[in-house]
Amino acid sequence: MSEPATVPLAFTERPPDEMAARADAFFREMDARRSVRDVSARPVPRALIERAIATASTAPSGAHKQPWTFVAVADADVKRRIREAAEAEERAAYGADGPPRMSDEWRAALAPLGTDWQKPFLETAPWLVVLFAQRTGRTPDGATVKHYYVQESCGIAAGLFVAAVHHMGLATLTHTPSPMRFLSEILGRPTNEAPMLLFPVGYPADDARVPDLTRKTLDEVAVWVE
Ligand code: IYR
Repeated sequence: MSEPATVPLAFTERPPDEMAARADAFFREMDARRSVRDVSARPVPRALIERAIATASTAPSGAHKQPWTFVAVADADVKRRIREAAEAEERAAYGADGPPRMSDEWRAALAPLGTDWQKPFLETAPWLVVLFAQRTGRTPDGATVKHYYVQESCGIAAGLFVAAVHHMGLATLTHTPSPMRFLSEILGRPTNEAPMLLFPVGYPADDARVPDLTRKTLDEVAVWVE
């Protein structure tokens, strides 16, 4: 095999105090992020959504295959169809019409979030961005190529998307209607793509409220081997 093509790394070394300040500022910014279900109908320019998707697409990915498709929906009729399909699944999940599909333990875990089958944000939000994970890809000449670590790669891209939306001053939510196959049908996606996450994106409603949650402390989430 020939040597892979390389270019010099563009790297900016920063003084230690600047590193600490940036690390702290970024933590504070991200710690102020909340998942928002009360979304305003206020319009959001497409250019901002484009930037969030472009940021997400900087994520590292298995063999640099970038195995994701982001479908950004602003069309009111498509949003309505997504809401109707999602709420039909959620009614079954929460047991609105019979025995719940979610276990008692699962529903108890959700109780502090106050969620239910109703998903008005799917119509109110100016944008719904649906992340599809590509199990396989296609070369420009139409051949199928294998993708690697698809869930991991798309998970990282999703995290960057959430960070980008928060950083630009908008709100989102990682919504997971389950099962979410209906998104492939409504959005006409090919069978190599599986819907993974749905992000309503917009301004929070003026009276938006969020669950009174705290985050685990560093000691609870980190183990040090020094
Ligand atoms: N998909 C449902 C249930 C739900 C599940 C989890 I895990 C959450 O963190 C939140 C909700 C819903 O969207 O209501």
